[in-house]
Amino acid sequence: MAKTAYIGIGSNLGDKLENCLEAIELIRGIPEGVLLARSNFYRTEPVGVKGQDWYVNGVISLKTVISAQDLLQCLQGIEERMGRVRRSKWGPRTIDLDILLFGQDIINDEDLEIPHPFMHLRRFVLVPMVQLAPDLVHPVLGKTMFQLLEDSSHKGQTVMEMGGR
Ligand code: A4P
Ligand code: MG
Repeated sequence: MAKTAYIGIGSNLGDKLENCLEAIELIRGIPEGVLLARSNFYRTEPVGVKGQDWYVNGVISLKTVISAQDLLQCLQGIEERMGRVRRSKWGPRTIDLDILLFGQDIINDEDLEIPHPFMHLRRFVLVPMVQLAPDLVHPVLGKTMFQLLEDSSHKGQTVMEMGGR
């Protein structure tokens, strides 16, 4: 059965917007996947690690019949193809692709946690998620994306919409 996956896209090295756009083109090429929607892009304050460059972040939705594990493999292939070198955890990266949601599935595998464990705490995820699906309910927390964004409003974490493409 086809499911709708939400994928978080982030970059804070090189031409960040161009990296995000290139990743989306490569995701479009995933067999048995159909790109449904793309949020705007946002310039976002780094969360978790201080002193690194600001990110460009966005979210896309993808309808697909492949499994979440297979989707993770595809996304990791794209990260590698785009030359991502894994340095420090939460450190600078050319491209970072995270599966945020996969239908209403709850997955707790060693290498794959869905919903993404930090998505509800990150305004760089919630702002674009609300743009795509404000009424979508988080399968564990039982709150909509809109409610989760409201709950995070005290967090700082500046998220600025970018113009253009
Ligand atoms: N993994 C588990 N669950 C998932 C999932 N739902 N989607 C595993 C994707 N991967 C998942 O990821 C490490 C491992 O997570 C993978 O091998 C996969 O099996 P990684 O991308 O190699 O490492 P990472 O990105 O350094 O760590 P992590 O925990 O994924 O960090 P995040 O959560 O990606 O956070 N601030 C702003 N403003 N914008 C950002 O985009 N990103 C991060 C990184 C920190 N601060 C940020 C941003
Ligand atoms: Mg990641």
